[in-house]
Amino acid sequence: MSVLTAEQRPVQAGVPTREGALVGVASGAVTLGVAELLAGALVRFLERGGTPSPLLAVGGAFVDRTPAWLKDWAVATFGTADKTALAVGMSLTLLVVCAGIGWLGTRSRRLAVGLFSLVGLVGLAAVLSRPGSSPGDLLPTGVGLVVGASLLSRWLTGLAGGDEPVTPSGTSTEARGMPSRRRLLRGAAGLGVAGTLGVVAGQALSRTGRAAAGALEALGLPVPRRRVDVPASASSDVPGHSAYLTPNADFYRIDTALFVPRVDPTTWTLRVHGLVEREVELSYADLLAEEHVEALVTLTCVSNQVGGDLVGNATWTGWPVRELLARAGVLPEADMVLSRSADGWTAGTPLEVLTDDRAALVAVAMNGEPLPAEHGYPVRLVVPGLYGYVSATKWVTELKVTRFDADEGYWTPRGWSERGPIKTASRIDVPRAGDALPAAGATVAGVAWAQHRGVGAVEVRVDDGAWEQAELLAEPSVDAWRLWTWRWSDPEPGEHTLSVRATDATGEVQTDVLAAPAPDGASGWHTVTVEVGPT
Ligand SMILES: Nc1nc2c(c(=O)[nH]1)N[C@H]1C(S)=C(S)[C@@H](COP(=O)(O)O)O[C@H]1N2
Ligand SMILES: [Mo]
Repeated sequence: MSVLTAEQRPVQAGVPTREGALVGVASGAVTLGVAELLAGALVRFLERGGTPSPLLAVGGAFVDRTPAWLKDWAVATFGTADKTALAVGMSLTLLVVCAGIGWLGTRSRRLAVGLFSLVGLVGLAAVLSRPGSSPGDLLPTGVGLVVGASLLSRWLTGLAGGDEPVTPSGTSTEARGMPSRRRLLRGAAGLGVAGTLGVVAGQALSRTGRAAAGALEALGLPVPRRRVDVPASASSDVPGHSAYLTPNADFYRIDTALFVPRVDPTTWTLRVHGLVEREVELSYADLLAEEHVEALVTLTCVSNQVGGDLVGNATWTGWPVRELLARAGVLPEADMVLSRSADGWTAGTPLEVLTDDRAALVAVAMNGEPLPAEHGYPVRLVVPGLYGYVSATKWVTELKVTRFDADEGYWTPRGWSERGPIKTASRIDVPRAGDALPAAGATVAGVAWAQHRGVGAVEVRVDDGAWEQAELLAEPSVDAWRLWTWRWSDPEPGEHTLSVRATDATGEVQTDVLAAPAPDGASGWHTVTVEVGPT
């Protein structure tokens, strides 16, 4: 039966709009159930590059259209659960839209089916717009849409008192002695639940598919020509103080990927092209054969709020980007490298930070282990001194040597600064806001970072008192954060606010000017208010 030629039924008095809403939602659930199951199967068994799942495609397209202020708000409100928040928001929106369409359908079936198909077209357009998509990716959503729209049309006909068989099995309903409308609604509700289960199953299927496609077997790790040494004096034993090295499992994760790209190292390549004398294409085996170094680098997200935790420190193992670029031979007019990931994300990095003597790496390992999938397996970039959004491309597959006046990274047209040097910052880890402290005093402890300049001093102040020097722990690398402690002796009982500020190794004091993360990183001093108890 063709959905678009179904003739309009005469409007009947007293058609219950609530029942219309229910069949609308059920049709939506069936559409998505069919589409997500087929999409899951496509990814699982054919291991394709695109995003055939309409939910992931629409989500991804939405994320790509997120302006700076909205990303700021989402990260501030939901933190790293912003992807879950997006999924919940999308589900609720779809629910309301489908209910509305079904409700309208009790007046005009043709309008409802038309609107329903329009929503489906949005899904199809999103699927086609995703990086690596091919026309075959349209199949799941297309089939789901035909099934869902047909059911919607049949159910609306049935509700309007139509004479066609209205259950999916096509049997006559009156014959069983059950009023046809009730039977119809039961059928719709049942298929709606089945559709929802289909969505869950389809999503699970595509996740295992991507895991299998990645075949996360380690091809072995390179032995670095230079190892880093982290002295015990870089860390403290103050409870609640950050560990000098952030364990991989606790490392913050920020990216636009709604599913973690699973990149197979046996087929992975890195292509260097653009303003170069000769293009270079490396396999993973080629990369491992190069001389790797180890480096301590603290990554920071530009979305980090003052006092926030979108920052982490690790030992990275990789091949210096400078050596790779030298192999390609950079032409003199170039001033930027646009790196691209397997899922189409890009970062624009100033050429000079990739060619000076800092440890900008094509990295394969994090804290001595192969990169975890969420942190860019098999290969990512790590560049000391720049926020991640302009440098730290995960799942990297391409370096285009270019110019700032010819290309731009993913976040630049979305309201973030073209250049993203990390601002000097400091954070109080302990005590935490609202803690009750003993009158005898407490140890205040935290971290400070001024990547590639180094941290020269950290000062702490109680209320509006004088700034006092904190004790700095060892700094094995100027590209990494530095831990500090300060002993607070004999505090006055009552409420107090502690502030911290850092000075970088060039002597520049961290600014107290408050700035939101957009467009180029938050600034201002971190403060923590605590209560000191009576003796
Ligand atoms: N492919 C890809 N790489 C990416 C991003 C992304 O969205 N996609 N986000 C960047 C940003 S904004 C940051 S802060 C760092 C975070 O790296 P992490 O998740 O390993 O901590 O990755 C960068 N690399
Ligand atoms: Mo970021």
